[in-house]
Amino acid sequence: MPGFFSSFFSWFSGLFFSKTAEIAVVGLQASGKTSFVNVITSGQWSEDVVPTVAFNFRKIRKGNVTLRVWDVAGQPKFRSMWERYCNGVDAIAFVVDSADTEKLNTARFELHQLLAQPSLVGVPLLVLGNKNDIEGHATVKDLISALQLEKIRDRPVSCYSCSMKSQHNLDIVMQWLTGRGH
Ligand SMILES: Nc1nc2c(ncn2[C@@H]2O[C@H](COP(=O)(O)OP(=O)(O)OP(=O)(O)O)[C@@H](O)[C@H]2O)c(=O)[nH]1
Ligand SMILES: [Mg+2]
Repeated sequence: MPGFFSSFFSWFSGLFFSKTAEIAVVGLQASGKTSFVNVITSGQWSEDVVPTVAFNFRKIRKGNVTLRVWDVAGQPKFRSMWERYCNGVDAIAFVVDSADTEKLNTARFELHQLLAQPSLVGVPLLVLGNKNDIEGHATVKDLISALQLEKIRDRPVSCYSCSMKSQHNLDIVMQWLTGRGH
């Protein structure tokens, strides 16, 4: 019975206090952006994912927060589109393959180039060091240094190590994202 009342209450309060957060998910190709969106949508991990062409849009309801998520393609030919999808969002999620340390320089370059756009000043940044299920992955400390996150001073920045495959740290990531709701 208490379970019934608490779920009734969250349904009922959600009718009156629902919030929305718009999120752009960007990062190099194969970093795991679409896997991230799939896992937070369905709660299920699947290897069965194809490279994104241009973008996908998803609406995801979590409690009383609706996330409007732009999953943008990461191949070089699509990177000039990132700014357009990041413009006006409540947060930018930048996904990095933390097991592919050779690509961290490129990731840093693309991240800082994106954040230098005047239209994106102040937009909160969430850096996800994905694929921490793979041995030898970069830690949060490694990522802060390799991506020069301490140089970013014009917005709130958070960085988590996570894995879509093992769903490690996704609860804390979801808390951060739904906290952008308004
Ligand atoms: N081991 C491991 N593999 C992952 C993880 N997340 C994603 N992958 C794999 O990484 C590859 C790329 O994943 P995608 O989600 O398509 O990457 P993407 O960033 O959307 O790529 P683009 O759409 O091309 O920009 C796929 O083979 C995934 O199965 C993870 O947490 N661990
Ligand atoms: Mg994709």
